[in-house]
Amino acid sequence: MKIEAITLRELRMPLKHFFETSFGRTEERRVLLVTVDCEGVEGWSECVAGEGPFFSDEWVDTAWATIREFLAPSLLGRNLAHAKESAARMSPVRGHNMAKAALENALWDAEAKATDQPLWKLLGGTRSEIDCGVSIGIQDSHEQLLEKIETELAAGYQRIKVKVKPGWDVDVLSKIRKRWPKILLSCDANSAYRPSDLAHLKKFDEFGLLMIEQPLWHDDIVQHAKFQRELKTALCLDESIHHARDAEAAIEMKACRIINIKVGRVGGFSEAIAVHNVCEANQIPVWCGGMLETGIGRAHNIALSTLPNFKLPGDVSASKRYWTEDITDQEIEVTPRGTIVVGNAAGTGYVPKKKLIDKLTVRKEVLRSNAAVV
Ligand code: OSB
Ligand code: MG
Repeated sequence: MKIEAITLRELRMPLKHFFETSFGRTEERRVLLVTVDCEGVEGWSECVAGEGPFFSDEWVDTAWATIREFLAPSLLGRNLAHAKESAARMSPVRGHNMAKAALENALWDAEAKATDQPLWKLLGGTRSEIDCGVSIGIQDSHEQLLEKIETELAAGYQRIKVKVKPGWDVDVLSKIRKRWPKILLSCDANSAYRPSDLAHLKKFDEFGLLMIEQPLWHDDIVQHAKFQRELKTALCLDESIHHARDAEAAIEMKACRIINIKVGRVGGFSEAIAVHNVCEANQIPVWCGGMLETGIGRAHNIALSTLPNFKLPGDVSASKRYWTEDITDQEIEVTPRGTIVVGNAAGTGYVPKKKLIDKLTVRKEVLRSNAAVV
């Protein structure tokens, strides 16, 4: 697989409804797409960096610059036997996992197409139908949130996750539980609490939550372990896990009982599989997180979710929850039983709508190697 060109595109896409977390509100996405050209085969991916450095220290402009200046030059003109070899080539660059993942994942899509197999099988997936949940942001009112939950439950989603922060937590969870005593319910704090909030978080225990996601600092493991010892509810780490070694450390310290895998956050499919395997070996179930992706990134999340230790419903939901029109020919659809059925087409099976992508593109750059390298 010779990497002949890498194309970066930025699209602007308004969300149907704003998405608010403890770190801010997003109304419009800046979507960064990556295409690799490998001897007549195109691989596509989406870089999940956000509009600003708030979920992590990466954002669209750092990802674009890091790909252009450092990561793409380490790959252009090279002939790789497998997409996973790209990870070692890019490893001299520290961090910038979302930028790295965008390149590696586009290569996996290209490899799957070049070898005429579905991406999920190439990744080692074993399930042909995945379980879906939804992540619902902070709303303008409790009523608005309850309405949204009702809509998603009616659509069949198997797990509801709500965003929480100080001032939008115990009251909200208690109203949800009163109305739906039995649903699978979890919450995500995106690092909104501090160790002094322990007594407050203990109140969450009465709601029978599946998990509390990332209550403390984005880069912490030690204090989460202290919280996990004190709380009945399982903790799940998201922001704190950047690679398999973080997962090992968190498990060894008993900082969580569940881990959320986002392929962008851990730097690509090969590291996502490594995190999955560490968790599986330690009986820690994982689930696939989302980053408000378009169909292109979502298709990669679906493929990853077919691995055997993805035992809990992921934040992998239908295109129509986010977009008036998604940028893949077939939109991501969820069955009335709250699942996505995975197909057998080569690659992700979701084909980019190039005309629509061109129309939405505000910036484009094609990178090619100027030196002859192999
Ligand atoms: O913490 O899981 C998170 C969106 C942006 C940044 C962080 C998170 C999220 C979500 C959205 O929860 C999940 C989705 O794509 O629906
Ligand atoms: Mg999260």
